[in-house]
Amino acid sequence: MALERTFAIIKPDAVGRGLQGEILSRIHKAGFRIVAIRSMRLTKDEAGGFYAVHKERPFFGELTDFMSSGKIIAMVLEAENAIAKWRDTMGATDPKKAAPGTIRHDLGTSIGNNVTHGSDAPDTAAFEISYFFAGHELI
Ligand code: FUP
Repeated sequence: MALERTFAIIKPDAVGRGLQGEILSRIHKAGFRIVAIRSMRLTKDEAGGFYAVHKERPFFGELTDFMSSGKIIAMVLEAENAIAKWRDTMGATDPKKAAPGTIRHDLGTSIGNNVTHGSDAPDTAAFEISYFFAGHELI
């Protein structure tokens, strides 16, 4: 299978708890190449644009408040089958339902505070990568 790219975020709960190193170590051990990486703080509107697919969901306000509450680390990860591989490495959305050994199980504290994000399909990966990074940053 050809190399694939996915988009990942270390969320404000994880950055606030100083878990960046632990999560980057897991990314390294899982065999991803970090193509691009940036630390930044989103505005609520920027978080809303990123999560626009969830605009009508009841948790949208809480989600965009949370995602703009502190610094995040945005990344493009590359590997064979990177989209599924990163979702497997993170585990299920709700840490209580995630398998032991996954990032969300081991480090997440609730469905909202679930420490990482990962694209769920090739089209969302393309949108999410382009939302954060310009072409010249993705060589
Ligand atoms: P995921 O793809 O695993 O990040 O999950 P979703 O796209 O379904 O949800 C995006 C984010 O919304 C989750 F990471 C956490 C938040 N969320 C809630 O806060 N409550 C919910 O019931 C579902 C999702």
